[in-house]
Amino acid sequence: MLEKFERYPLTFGPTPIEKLERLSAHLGGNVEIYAKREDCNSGLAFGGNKVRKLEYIVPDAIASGTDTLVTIGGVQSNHTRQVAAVAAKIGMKCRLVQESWVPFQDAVYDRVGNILMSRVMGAEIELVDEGFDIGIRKSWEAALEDIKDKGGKPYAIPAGASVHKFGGLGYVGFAEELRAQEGELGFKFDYIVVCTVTGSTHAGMVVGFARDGRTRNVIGIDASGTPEQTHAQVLDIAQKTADLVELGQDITADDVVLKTEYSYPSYGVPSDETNDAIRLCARLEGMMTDPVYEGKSMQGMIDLVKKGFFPTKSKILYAHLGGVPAINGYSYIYRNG
Ligand code: 5PA
Repeated sequence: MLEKFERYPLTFGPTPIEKLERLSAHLGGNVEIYAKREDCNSGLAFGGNKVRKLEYIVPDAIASGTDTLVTIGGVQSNHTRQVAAVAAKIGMKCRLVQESWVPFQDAVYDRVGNILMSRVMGAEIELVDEGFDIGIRKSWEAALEDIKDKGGKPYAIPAGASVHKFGGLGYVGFAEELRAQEGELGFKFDYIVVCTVTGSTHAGMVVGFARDGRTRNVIGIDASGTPEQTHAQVLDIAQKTADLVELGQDITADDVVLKTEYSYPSYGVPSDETNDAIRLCARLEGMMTDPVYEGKSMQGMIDLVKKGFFPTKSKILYAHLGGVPAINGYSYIYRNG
């Protein structure tokens, strides 16, 4: 589906799939849980889902003659860190707008983890005191204008690289990659669990898995806390991406399955149940997840297994999208483990 699109390689290649034996057994052994390790996809500053998306955006950025990649996220955004790494790798400047999306205080929240790495990689960072919103932001538009006014050539990458014409392609590629891996494994996954916020990861999967009728087997776990906006954004990106790749199939609202009951108390703040899930997975599998995104999708998957949502013998693939560096901004919560 992606042959006609240029891809700039930034990842190691197909990401590994591993069985989470001890977690599966702990949850009763009725389903088999695997993880596809997108968190290990690249040597660019710990990688993650944005690097896969950016592979299809970078050729457009280079062709545009830009000198500065400009993007936006929260203070502990993984996305901005990955854009900073990619900018360094391709020899461009990077301007990051980081808003106060998360109502959470830790003494070093704006000094460690993602933002620390972005600073070390040379990105210019502007902290803006605005709350969470996955839409197009004034502060980001102002940064683009500011660069133009100073004679620079900015390239606009929206939050999460999502509302960008090529933002959905990376995770169409994920589906194609998985189909090839399933051929080698000799079985197909019944469900794919994915954490959803700005939407293009989930949207790309919906389009990619439409090929073999699995759109509704992609189970999105909302971590935005604004699920109506997120659902609408996933649908919109999926429909536009379907047109772009000439899928030849309609994507409708029901194709976007989004579980909304795990994002509490708010975007970026883990609940006790999220923290329990992070610890459980860490202690059974040595697999780290973070308090903003993957801890919530881990919590959601565990809860859905316990509730019997997945039929017995289901093979479930947890897409681990990265994000662990942010845990450093939550040091007080985990001071005793
Ligand atoms: C993010 C996003 P989407 O935004 O494509 O829905 O992906 C959700 C997601 N897991 C899941 C991790 C580790 C993520 O980083 N992160 C954003 C960021 O600024 O880091 C875009 C919100």
